[in-house]
Amino acid sequence: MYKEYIIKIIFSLLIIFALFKKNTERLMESDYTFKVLMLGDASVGKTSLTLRYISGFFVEDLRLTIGVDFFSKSVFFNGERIKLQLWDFGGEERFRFLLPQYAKGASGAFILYDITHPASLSHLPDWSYIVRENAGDVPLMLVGSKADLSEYRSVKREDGINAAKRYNMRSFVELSSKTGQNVEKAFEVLAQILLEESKKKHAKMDF
Ligand SMILES: Nc1nc2c(ncn2[C@@H]2O[C@H](COP(=O)(O)OP(=O)(O)OP(=O)(O)O)[C@@H](O)[C@H]2O)c(=O)[nH]1
Ligand SMILES: [Mg+2]
Repeated sequence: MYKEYIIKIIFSLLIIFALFKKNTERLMESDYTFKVLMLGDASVGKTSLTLRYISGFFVEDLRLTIGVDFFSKSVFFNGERIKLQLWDFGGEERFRFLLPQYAKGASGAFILYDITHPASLSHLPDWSYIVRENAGDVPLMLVGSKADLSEYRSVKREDGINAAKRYNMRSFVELSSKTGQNVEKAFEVLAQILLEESKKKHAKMDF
């Protein structure tokens, strides 16, 4: 009698576990997967932005990125399950040779400049050219980073907006990975654009 109860309980627990596993697996499946490149000169804050978005923290003593690092985050957005694969490139010149190959198949990119370093904005054409040459005309978003350092600002917001227009960026935002200002918003805006692009592409194919 007692033994029978134990067997029943174990059996029920196994069923509950199996159902739970199936449900979480379903939740982890994504409707869309987007490959997003994090680009811009050395030290503009690409890794800080990536980590801030992935983990919610600002990591103070980051080392430069050697080559490229990969991160991924799954989010629910407008009722769709989206997986963002973030490819965080080392901005130093010596890693530039990796980019053409790794940029292939990208869905879109963030191109960062540092609002305290005008030279980093002047390299925007180089970054956008590399992406477009290797991934086609994918949506690019211009990001003015380190917005918390307003006392050291040397690039006006309007100059960022004008550069974004001149080089056909799909969107522009100033943000701070230190305070978190506009970080979520930047990813939401790009995710929205990528979702629309992807739906448009599929609609074209469904004739
Ligand atoms: N005040 C402030 N500092 C920042 C911010 N974002 C990054 N930094 C600092 O800028 C420096 C460079 O940041 P990283 O994120 O390593 O820059 P990166 O673009 O990944 O650099 P590479 O990997 O060399 O290409 C670090 O000292 C960061 O702490 C920010 O929003 N505000
Ligand atoms: Mg880095």
